[in-house]
Amino acid sequence: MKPETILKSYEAAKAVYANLGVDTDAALKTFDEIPMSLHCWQGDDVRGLEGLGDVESQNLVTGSYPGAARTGDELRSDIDMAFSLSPLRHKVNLHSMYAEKKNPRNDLTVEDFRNWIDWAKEKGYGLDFNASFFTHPMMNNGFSLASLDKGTRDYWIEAGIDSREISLAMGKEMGQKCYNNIWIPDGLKDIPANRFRYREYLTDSLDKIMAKPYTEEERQYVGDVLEGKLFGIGIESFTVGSHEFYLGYAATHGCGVCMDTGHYRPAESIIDKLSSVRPFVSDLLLHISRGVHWDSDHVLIQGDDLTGLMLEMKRGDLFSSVGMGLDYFDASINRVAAWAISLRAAAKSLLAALLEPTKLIDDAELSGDFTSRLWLMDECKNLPVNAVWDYLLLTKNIPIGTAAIDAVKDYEHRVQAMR
Ligand code: RNT
Ligand code: ZN
Repeated sequence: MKPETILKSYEAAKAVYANLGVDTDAALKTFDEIPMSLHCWQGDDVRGLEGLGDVESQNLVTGSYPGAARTGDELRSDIDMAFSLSPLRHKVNLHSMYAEKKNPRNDLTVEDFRNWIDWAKEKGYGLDFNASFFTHPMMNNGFSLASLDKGTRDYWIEAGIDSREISLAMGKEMGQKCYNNIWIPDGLKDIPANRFRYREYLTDSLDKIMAKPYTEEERQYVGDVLEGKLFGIGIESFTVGSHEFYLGYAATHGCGVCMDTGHYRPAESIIDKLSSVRPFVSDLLLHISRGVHWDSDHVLIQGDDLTGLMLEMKRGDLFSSVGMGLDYFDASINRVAAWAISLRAAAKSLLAALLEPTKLIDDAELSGDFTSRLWLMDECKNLPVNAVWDYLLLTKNIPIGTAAIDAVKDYEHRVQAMR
């Protein structure tokens, strides 16, 4: 499409929005402020860089598309490529298994991530962090922090303590908040004899990890969040870190939670949870995923649920205080495309939310006019978001429409196919 055509369409869209009381230029400015964290682990099927060989993985990745990243440099190059197709403000979400020095998981420091930090600084990306409590010889029958074995728990407690320090150091270096997320796969295929014991151990492990409080000043740069889950393949009967467990822990211990949109019953809506959870926890992070039937970690695409989530973030004025990141893994399509598709889907949905005539809809509710409220909600689904989207990409010199697919095909041919 010619730039003139895009500019003309933008002017027309701008008038449509202005008519509904929405300032498109202001929406684009707000868009630039909102970060989205990209999960580095989509690029190598959650393998990590430690060269641990054939260890059992607790994250189920399917597919055998060629070209997975094998080194930190390849992973960073792939992430750069994905970011070149997205107009968002970016963060990179790291796991401790992506350390590039050969230190054990329970003895890592921020220096083990120096390459990542230098690169992020140079490119202007923020960082988020997670200790990887999985895919490691010290996992004990799939258990880490809630293991019945003290030695196992102690090992992973050390990893958790390091992870908080690393996150704080990263946040300070980057000059912005680094979320420190804790997700553990601990659970059982069959019914436990005593659920309380596992959860008491998890409470104790978390208490030890969180023993040192952050100062007020440090809180700007770091936030601990706990990611609950309903179930996983192989642990269908019991997940120690359930949503209720972590919400209760977070609310009473001054930390936060991470809500992964794939981790709930399919009919449950995260959209409804933001206003229920946000007031009671110090930090909130979203892992945005697409679950098909279950926590299937499908590549995120647009839909009412994604736009609805962005709209709820806007209604609650949460963009500055709630973190957003992507989380899924698919090895059946090009891995860079898997990132780019979702970055663009998240970005477009975010833009659509920012452009929604929210005030008009809210005024209808306040005046008791529920007829108009519903009608407007539906009417606003077809406003010319795409004209604003194309304009946004044009101003940032990002491939528009199918040109982005061509760019990934070219990268695949030149770079990924050589691996
Ligand atoms: C797993 C969680 C978790 C992981 C990463 C690798 O169910 O969603 O966030 O995806 O830690
Ligand atoms: Zn997650």
